Amino acid sequence: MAKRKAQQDPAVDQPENDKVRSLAPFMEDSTGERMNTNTGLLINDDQNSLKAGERGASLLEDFILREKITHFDHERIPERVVHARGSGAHGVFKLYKPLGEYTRANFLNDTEVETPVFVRFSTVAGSRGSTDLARDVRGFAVKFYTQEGNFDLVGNNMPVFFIQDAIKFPDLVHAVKPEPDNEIPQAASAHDTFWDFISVMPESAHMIMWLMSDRAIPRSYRMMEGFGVHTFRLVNAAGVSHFVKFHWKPLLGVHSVAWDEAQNISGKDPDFHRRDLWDAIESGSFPEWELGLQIVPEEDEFKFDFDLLDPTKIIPEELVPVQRIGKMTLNRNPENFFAETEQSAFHLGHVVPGIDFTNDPLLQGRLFSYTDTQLIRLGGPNFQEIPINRPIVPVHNNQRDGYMRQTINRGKVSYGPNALGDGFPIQSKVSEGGFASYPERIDARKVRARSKSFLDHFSQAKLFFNSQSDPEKDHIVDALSFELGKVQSGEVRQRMLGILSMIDSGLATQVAFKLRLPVPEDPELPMNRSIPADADPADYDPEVKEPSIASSAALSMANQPKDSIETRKIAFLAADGVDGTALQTVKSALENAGAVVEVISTRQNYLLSEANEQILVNHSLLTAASVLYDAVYVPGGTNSVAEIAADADGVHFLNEAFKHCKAIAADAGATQVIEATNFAKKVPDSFDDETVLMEGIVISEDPAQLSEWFIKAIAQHRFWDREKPRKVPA
Ligand code: HDD
Repeated sequence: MAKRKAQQDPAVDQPENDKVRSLAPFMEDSTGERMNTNTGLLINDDQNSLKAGERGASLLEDFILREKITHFDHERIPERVVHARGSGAHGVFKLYKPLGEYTRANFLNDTEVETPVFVRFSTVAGSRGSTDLARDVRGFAVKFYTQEGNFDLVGNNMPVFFIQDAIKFPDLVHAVKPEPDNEIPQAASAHDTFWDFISVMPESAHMIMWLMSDRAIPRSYRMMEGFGVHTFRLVNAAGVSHFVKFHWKPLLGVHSVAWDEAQNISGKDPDFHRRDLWDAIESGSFPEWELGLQIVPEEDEFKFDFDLLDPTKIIPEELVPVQRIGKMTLNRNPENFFAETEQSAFHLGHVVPGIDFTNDPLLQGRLFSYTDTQLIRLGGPNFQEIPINRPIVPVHNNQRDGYMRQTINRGKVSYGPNALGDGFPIQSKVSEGGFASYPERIDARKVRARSKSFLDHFSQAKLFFNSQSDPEKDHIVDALSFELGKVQSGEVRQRMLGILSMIDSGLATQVAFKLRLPVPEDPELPMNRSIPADADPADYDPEVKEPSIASSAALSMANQPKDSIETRKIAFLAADGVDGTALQTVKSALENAGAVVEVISTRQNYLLSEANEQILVNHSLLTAASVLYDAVYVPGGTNSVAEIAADADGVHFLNEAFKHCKAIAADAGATQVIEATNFAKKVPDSFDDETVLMEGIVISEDPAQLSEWFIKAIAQHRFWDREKPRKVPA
């Protein structure tokens, strides 16, 4: 395969795999080449159109001008109707142990095979150019290129969904997208139509808790879980089926940013997540997730107090543990965003033998929607031939022609059965790898209806809320107060308070306080307008019950491992006269622990240390901001410290880092800077393991000791207790 050209050479080798190699024949590289037209004609002048005289009109004859402009005029394709904003990467999946007991899928049975994958992460509501840091669900779509064809796991970073039936998806999306009269607001759910819809759709209560939690503002795509959401089936070689829920567990843990920070990042670097994913792969810090399965035997289908087919429910990990069965590593950036990421087409109907569907009505509707949407977005039925979408196995069938057909099918026969072609292409027996749908028994009347077992809308919303730490609960209150605060309609706000009261009265009271509205006393069941015209509304009243377990540790990010600072970005604030030894000591210690250090100064390019050594400056205070980093350190050095302390942006950098609850370190000789901040009074008088882990602030005259404490503090990710009793301004 063509190697990347010198100017694109990444810092580390990004491994190839069968899928990546299959893309090679489609690649073009102009380095060292002459320019020609699309028909191969060498071009003599690409800068001046053909004219009747130097100042005369352009001539229609100019086929070079026409070709260039025509191609340009047709460059855009429709963006995805949802999940338009996204980023992709190549990688591999490796299985830990064979799963023959549950599935006959080859790639889940052979631990020797490395299955190539392409992954696309996305936000949902925003358009292609919108900010990465919107409060939103994140898409987590994985295409496995297996030896039995493509398997797409098209999930989200939240394990449940807003609605229980796919027929409501267009309504949900119309409600959340910018309002149709003025296209306001972009990439945000904080507006009337979204909350109006939610306020009359109590089935969304559980998902709303996730969406209002910090899960909706991830620190990085690399630090999110992924979920297949629906219950699927695994089917083994003997035809025995088990129910399964798919999980992706990030090895870096699950972490988020603060909401105020998210809003700032949206201005400072709207590509924050895209850049983070790209940079991590370029630098060789390949993101990793373990694939987890929750497996439920068929006979246990009705064992739970919720319906496995209801996509607004999780199976708590306490009831069915997640078995980690393999690892996905993203180790290669795409060569071309449009060709690969934008043209990738996912569909949860892309399955392999051994994986099958259930009757979840949301899943069933999705099985129609995804191919349908590619037909308009990618322009016709041959989208599967686009290089990124092709399976790594050859395709033989009798489908023919259509716009932009690439394959040249040989022979006269394009139908089956046939005798002229000796019957080829032939079907495969199940024993030869042929796919056969799981023969689920169905004996039913044709109805448009909702199962009564789908009417418990609040128990898991409660479970989620109860499982959060105090700071996480506060953030949910803040998020709801923000979102409903942006809503104009008093009725919508009031109805939402009714829904919140059903989840947790304390939650409803706190949000009501911020909105200065009464909490509904003795709340009635929220109105459910999502019912058939002829139905008795009472038949659709939510069933109010308590969760089967009081709380679930897996639902809180507070329980994530806090033992690593790998890939965390640390800002060093320094200027001329910095103590170069301290700076280098702390830098080496952090880098050895896997962090990325960037020096930020009052001016660009370089600075001079006390000892007159040149130190590379990555950014000036104009082009960087604390919201783009996980922690900040101020080295000593009299002149450097004085310059940073006198710079309003330097002090603001620290104030903001404190406000967003990040680890902060300073040399003992740099306290002048700390004294200039709003949080000077909150800095402990002395430092030891305990204060550092409580406060997240480290001051020491010994760079080695400082590094040790600072690393521990950064690994905590955030010190949310700082937000109490009130946030420090920044
Ligand atoms: Fe969907 C895209 C995930 C419900 C219809 N969806 C899309 C993507 C993800 C999801 C990750 C982006 C794929 C990519 O990167 O190209 N969608 C979900 C999840 C759902 C869900 C986890 C609920 C469990 N979706 C859902 C329903 C419908 C759709 C109920 C329609 C009935 N989704 C689509 C779509 C999209 C899409 C319109 C837009 C672009 C695309 O498919 O390729 O067909």
